[in-house]
Amino acid sequence: MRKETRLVLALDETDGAKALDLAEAVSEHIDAVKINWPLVLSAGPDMIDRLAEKTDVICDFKVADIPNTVRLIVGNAVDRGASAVIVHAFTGEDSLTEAVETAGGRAEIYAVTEMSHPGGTAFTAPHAEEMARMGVRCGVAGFIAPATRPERIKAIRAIAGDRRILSPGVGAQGGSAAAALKAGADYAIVGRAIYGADDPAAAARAIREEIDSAL
Ligand code: OMP
Repeated sequence: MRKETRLVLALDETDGAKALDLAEAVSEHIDAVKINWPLVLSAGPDMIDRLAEKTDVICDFKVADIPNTVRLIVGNAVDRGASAVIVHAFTGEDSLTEAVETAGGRAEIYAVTEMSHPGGTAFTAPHAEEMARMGVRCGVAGFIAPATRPERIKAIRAIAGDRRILSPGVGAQGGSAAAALKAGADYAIVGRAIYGADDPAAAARAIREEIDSAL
């Protein structure tokens, strides 16, 4: 995955044609597109293949299952052209290792340490550092850490070393891209503040400029 603009578009638009247009419209401002269940369930898994022809696609399936099911999901996403897959870390070392081994050299695995929404403080935050240490042992490419709590990105960065940190929670959830990057994130993940804007390309450009000024 390239690291130029440091911006990842969370493409949670549910109309497939609109999603493809949006990805095109903001392409010069983003390093990758992240897709999640809303788009895949409404427009079909084909969206992975179609978007992967244009850009790096991160499949945010937050996979949380036994190793065998993890293998089936991650393998399918990677076969379709995903550059990365997001998985939950709380499922434990065997499931996380299975994700990394299935992706092999073909794609990256990012593990969720602490979720960005208020509920993320209940069960994920108290175990985030422990999950990050396990992720390092399992060989993940990086972690998902919350832009809504930049001090928590710092804590994960201290464990992650040079692994990458992707940070959601910017804009609609109240976090700032600049604060996340300053705290140690490599990328800001932004959804509604871009795809919900009247002019998505202008919104993406503005966030990208904010990121540039923070670096
Ligand atoms: P917006 O809030 O619209 O910018 O979207 C954020 C995106 O990041 C959504 O696709 C979420 O599913 C995702 N996300 C979080 O918001 N919080 C997390 O803790 C983890 C993720 C994620 O794994 O990407």
